[in-house]
Amino acid sequence: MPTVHRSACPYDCPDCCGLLVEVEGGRAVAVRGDPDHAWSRGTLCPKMNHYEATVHAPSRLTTPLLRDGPKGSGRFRPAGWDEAIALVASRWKALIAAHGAECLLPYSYAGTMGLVQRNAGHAFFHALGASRLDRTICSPAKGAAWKAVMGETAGMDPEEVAESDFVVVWGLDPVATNIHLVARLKAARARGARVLLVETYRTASAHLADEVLLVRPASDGALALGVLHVLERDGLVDRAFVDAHVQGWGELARQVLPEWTPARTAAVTGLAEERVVALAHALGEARAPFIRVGNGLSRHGNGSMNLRAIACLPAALGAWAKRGGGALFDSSASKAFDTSAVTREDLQPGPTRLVNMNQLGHALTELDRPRVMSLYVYHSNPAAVAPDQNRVLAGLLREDLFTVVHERFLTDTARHADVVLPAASSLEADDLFRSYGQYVIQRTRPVVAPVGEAKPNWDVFRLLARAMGLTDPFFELTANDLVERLLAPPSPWREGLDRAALDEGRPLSLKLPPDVKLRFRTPSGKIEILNPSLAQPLPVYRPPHTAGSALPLRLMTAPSVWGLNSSFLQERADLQSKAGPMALRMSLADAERRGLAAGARVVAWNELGEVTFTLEVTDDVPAGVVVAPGVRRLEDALGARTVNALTSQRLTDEGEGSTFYDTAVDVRAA
Ligand SMILES: Nc1nc2c(c(=O)[nH]1)N[C@H]1C(S)=C(S)[C@@H](COP(=O)(O)OP(=O)(O)OC[C@H]3O[C@@H](n4cnc5c(=O)[nH]c(N)nc54)[C@H](O)[C@@H]3O)O[C@H]1N2
Ligand SMILES: Nc1nc2c(c(=O)[nH]1)N[C@H]1C(S)=C(S)[C@@H](COP(=O)(O)OP(=O)(O)OC[C@H]3O[C@@H](n4cnc5c(=O)[nH]c(N)nc54)[C@H](O)[C@@H]3O)O[C@H]1N2
Ligand code: SF4
Ligand SMILES: [Mo]
Repeated sequence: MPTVHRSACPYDCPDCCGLLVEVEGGRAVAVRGDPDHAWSRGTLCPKMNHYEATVHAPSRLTTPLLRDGPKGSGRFRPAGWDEAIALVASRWKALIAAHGAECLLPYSYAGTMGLVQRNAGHAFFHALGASRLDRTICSPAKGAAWKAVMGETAGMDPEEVAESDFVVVWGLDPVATNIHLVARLKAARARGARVLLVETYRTASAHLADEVLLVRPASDGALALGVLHVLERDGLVDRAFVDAHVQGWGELARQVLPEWTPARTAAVTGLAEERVVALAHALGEARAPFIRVGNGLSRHGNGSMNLRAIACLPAALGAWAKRGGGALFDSSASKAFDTSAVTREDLQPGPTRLVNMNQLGHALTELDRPRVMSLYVYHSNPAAVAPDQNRVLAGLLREDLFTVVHERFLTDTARHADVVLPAASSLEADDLFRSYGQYVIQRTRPVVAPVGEAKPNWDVFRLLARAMGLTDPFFELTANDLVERLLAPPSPWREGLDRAALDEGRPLSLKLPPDVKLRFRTPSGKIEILNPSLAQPLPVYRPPHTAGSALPLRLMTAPSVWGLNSSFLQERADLQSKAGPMALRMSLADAERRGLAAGARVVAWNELGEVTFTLEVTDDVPAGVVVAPGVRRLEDALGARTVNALTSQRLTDEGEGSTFYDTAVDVRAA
């Protein structure tokens, strides 16, 4: 008889679903959704329905591996942990002696979202005085935009969608990336609410909407300003709300909005003038408009400014004063837990260099004083997911770079390592989870023993700390102790939470403070449309990086329904076959102009690289846009590279973020 255990989905996904794991004979044999989880309510996405196939995949790494062939050949010999850790420590000690500790660069992101295992390396690398990594690959430009306008105010509870009469899903593809929003949107429509999707092509989520507005990539800020112009012009601004709660509406209306006429907005966004006006009227007349904003649209050179303009909409509409009205950018509710108890910046011996993770290619090939001599990668796969793949791979192929990769699978990055360490999955580790798209938290414990000799992130850093002679007692703590440290300080967010239930592993909903929507946590206490602390105090429209490019197509590096960044598509043959070969989706007009037929092998190219795809011709993609879903393995590539050989290391206007979507290409026959 299998026993059933609670756990949480560890992946970088806003849903952070609750899991029920059936265990038999020490193995997970089935995984299903936890009906007691308030947001996910017992269902999982197609990727996670067979998480046991990932956890017990035959391709799981089970012992440390030492390189036994040329760099990048993927040839290794197995070794014991003692030998592997001793080798890493002796190489690092020699490198630190010769070049200083900043020649070590950690690289991690979000293979697991657990607050302990995700942040497990920070204290260790801080204590060594290594270079620090600026972890900005996802959506810091969106965070900066929210902060500029809303300060530390929490995002809305997505459950309030149930009380909205007009939901705008802006640059988010919930069928792929936020699956439990789908049921909420369907329920909202069944009640008579309108759902509008603002996108650059018709995604799999288009059928959920009453209307889909296709804008030119990176033009959303112009759309928001154009809507604000019409709201002002046609008397649809909520004056009472603006007078009480908004700083700078008058300045915006006088200094910025006059030029954003429907004609100018139409020229920048590609929408018809009437649709801009109609959107403003629909929003202005809605009782409780709710705007759910995705991450992708912030990954443009002007991404942060675009989102700042969008953040002004619910303010002008007075939506925050209505049940069901407002905006959700992110729910990370950082106030619920203070992660500095795990990250321990105070252990740093002094100021250290900060390296932007989007510029790994540059860091490995050009950065000096000191040159990066060792890279330690854990729960991330930069050879596949980082922009400018050609530079990243050139760096990883350096014979004098000592690369250690802690992984569950022999990923594209792990293949380039000198030492590979086997990582435990989330079912083999202790942790604490919160979400960035809803407000349920959960404590997790191991439900199966580590597969082979795999170890969780924190356990490896404890071994490394000992081998490097770090004596701080912090490195004696267990992962469980660290969970306790995160839970120890009181937080208003966790007041009244049933601690015994949390310790048992039950998913629990944080209680949003009742006044959360009208107490704006900004310096002025108001929504700061005008933010005097910023170099550009008012939102304006700026063109993206690719505005002047001679290449005619804008590449959307979209999420795949069957993978999550590079995860799942590396280890699961079932999901690989569902995803099919690496595809590029293009309009008929663009295909005909280039003499390309559906099913043909094509090469997308720009100044950074070339990537081969199978062409899919579709009405879902407008002319001028091409879509490449998913991040695939190099071994599954139709040519020598995968999609990120086309994306650049340039950063966003604020937040130092990635600009994956701000990519110009052209396409030719292979
Ligand atoms: N199945 C699946 N789920 C995932 C992921 C995955 O890869 N696959 N990734 C996970 C991660 S790490 C994250 S951060 C989230 C991201 O999830 P989302 O917040 O949904 O962000 P993205 O997937 O990057 O982009 C969403 C949409 O933004 C659109 N977009 C791009 N540029 C623009 C623009 O200029 N304007 C507008 N209006 N739209 C634009 C794209 O077409 C895309 O459909 O999803 C997580 N969940
Ligand atoms: N073209 C393109 N590029 C993208 C994106 C895109 O949509 N398109 N998305 C971007 C975004 S939003 C993000 S956030 C980044 C994400 O980039 P990453 O965070 O690097 O995400 P993954 O590709 O999922 O790689 C995570 C790796 O961690 C490993 N792992 C899982 N759990 C553990 C663990 O507990 N310990 C250890 N040591 N390893 C573990 C997994 O096996 C996997 O190989 O990618 C970015 N790159
Ligand atoms: S990947 Fe997202 S939708 Fe799928 S189970 Fe995990 S949290 Fe839920
Ligand atoms: Mo992300």
